[in-house]
Amino acid sequence: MNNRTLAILKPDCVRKNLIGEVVKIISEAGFKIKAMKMTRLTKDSAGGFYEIHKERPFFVDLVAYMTSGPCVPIALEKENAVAEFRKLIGATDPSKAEEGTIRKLFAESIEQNIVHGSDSDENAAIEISHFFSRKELLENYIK
Ligand code: FUP
Repeated sequence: MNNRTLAILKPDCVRKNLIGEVVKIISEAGFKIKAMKMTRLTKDSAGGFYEIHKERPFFVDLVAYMTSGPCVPIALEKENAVAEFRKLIGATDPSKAEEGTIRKLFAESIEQNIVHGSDSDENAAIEISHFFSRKELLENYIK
């Protein structure tokens, strides 16, 4: 699984009509899309996904934002996927993100920062299974 990562095109990405543009950047950077869907997170699902931040002051706002509209989770594959994808999206705070990164290009704030990327191989596996069944992932391998 260490060549995989989970991206989420967050609700601000969908609202701003940027799905196509962001997917194009991801594809051109050499990531293969293994599974993709549009879904709306429930409070429980968003809270579970960001469980690690549950004691942080921004948690309630983060869950409200992540449930504010549909998002697009995408299972991606590339060598060294986690690190490569985090390089492509840039720092969590877009004002600190490098030029040319997805967050620098499109994000407005640290909360509404367009895209999520897993932060470790272990979390990538957990996060991919949060959104995609084994069946959904396997079906995409059938040639
Ligand atoms: P990242 O791994 O870059 O997505 O960042 P984190 O896991 O640190 O944070 C997850 C999400 O929490 C961010 F995408 C946005 C939100 N967040 C805030 O709203 N405020 C903060 O100060 C830090 C994170």
